[in-house]
Amino acid sequence: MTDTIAALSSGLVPSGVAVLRVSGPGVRFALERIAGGVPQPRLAKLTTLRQPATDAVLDRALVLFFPAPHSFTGEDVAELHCHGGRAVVDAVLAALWSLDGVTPAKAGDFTRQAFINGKLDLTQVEAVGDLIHASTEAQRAQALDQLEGAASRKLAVWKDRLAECRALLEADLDFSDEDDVPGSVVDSLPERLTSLRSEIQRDLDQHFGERLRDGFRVVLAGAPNSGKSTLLNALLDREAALVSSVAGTTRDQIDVPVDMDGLPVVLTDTAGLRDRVADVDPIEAMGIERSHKALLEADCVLWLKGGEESSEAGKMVDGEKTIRLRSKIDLAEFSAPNDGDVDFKVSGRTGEGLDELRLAVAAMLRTRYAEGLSGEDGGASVALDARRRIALEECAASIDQALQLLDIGSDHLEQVAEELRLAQRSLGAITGDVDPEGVLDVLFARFCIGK
Ligand SMILES: Nc1nc2c(ncn2[C@@H]2O[C@H](COP(=O)(O)OP(=O)(O)OP(=O)(O)O)[C@@H](O)[C@H]2O)c(=O)[nH]1
Ligand SMILES: [Mg+2]
Repeated sequence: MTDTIAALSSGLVPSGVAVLRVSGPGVRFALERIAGGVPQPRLAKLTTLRQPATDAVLDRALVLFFPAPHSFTGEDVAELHCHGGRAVVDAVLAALWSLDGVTPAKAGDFTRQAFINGKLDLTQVEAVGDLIHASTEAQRAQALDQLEGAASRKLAVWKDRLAECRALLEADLDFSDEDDVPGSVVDSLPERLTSLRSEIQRDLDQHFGERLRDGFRVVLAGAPNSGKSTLLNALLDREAALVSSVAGTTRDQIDVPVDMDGLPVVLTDTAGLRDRVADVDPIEAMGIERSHKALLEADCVLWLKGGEESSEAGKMVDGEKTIRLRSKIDLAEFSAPNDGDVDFKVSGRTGEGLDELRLAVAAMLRTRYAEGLSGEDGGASVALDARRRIALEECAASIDQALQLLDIGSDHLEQVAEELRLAQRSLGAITGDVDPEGVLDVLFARFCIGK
């Protein structure tokens, strides 16, 4: 018999209300022993919770019962909405766990059960984790979209199209000995596969969804003393980086997560870039080397001009992803009105121009990354993380292989069929139809207990 699992599903106690969740075949038994009976399905019932061994009153709680299969996990589920005190929660959990067959749930166990019972596929399981960890509006929207099955639907369509191609091939292989088959049904395969292949490529090419999960990289760069660290602190509204009038203050790269107009951003402060690297001490030189690397990897560069310019270094930055800033505009000498070669004027000291800058950064990230996002499924992306990207690349490689074989001629149709089977399998790995064992533990490691 499978275990019945129980855990605190709401957040840290003490809290107003604590929700304890129980799932498994022993839920009715647990409710009878602790809550004095099984309430009507899906109707909240105020009841007294008791310790089964002693009958001692533990709490007055709201109890809900969701019979299988219409529950989150697909099994019988009960929710006990108790008072959110530590002693209350401890006592009720201890009472539940004292029952035969009821054990503490481990991290992600409820969601794992939902996956095992086919309530969620793997992309949706990941979405549950993403939704819990979402800290910005855009992350929340994406996670919810995936939880509702946006990626699953896209994958289902792709799987169907591969299945059709395989069926055509099988038909062709079956009838190949007969002379009266007009033309070959296989003739349409290259076109079908090419169009599927390019849709998959579009998904692989757009990195918006992936960046949404991990944060867009926005790098502050410019000459020493141009005011990068001051601007970083102002954008974060706290003193994250050291500021001083000494040129070359920042050496180590500083990465801080921040929300920009609903987008998750990792803001990076870097060592100022100088034209003559020979003048700097070895430690600052190491810092500058890191700055160059950060610039290459950046999704958006904020290039600051404030004081001494670094013209050579400035040329290295990719203009497409750069927003040029005139900094320190609270100072008379930098507030010249006709400054054609900058996009924005800001002051880290007074905060002037920062709201506009935040919007501009978010707008640039959206235009640079969100291309191709619209379309059916609202641009839901399949290749959201490394696991899914690798499987999708494998699928693409199998289709490429099939296309090459078709190109050579019709002698290799059995091999083509095999490649298409492999392509289907790769898609199946993304949703967890095949081989889910290996990934499940990794996936659930980032879940909290009670989820
Ligand atoms: N008035 C004024 N001074 C500023 C502003 N931003 C920076 N400063 C001053 O300029 C000097 C350098 O500022 P930082 O923020 O340390 O400059 P940085 O670009 O990080 O310098 P490095 O780390 O050395 O590359 C400090 O004395 C700051 O107080 C500003 O917006 N207005
Ligand atoms: Mg600095």
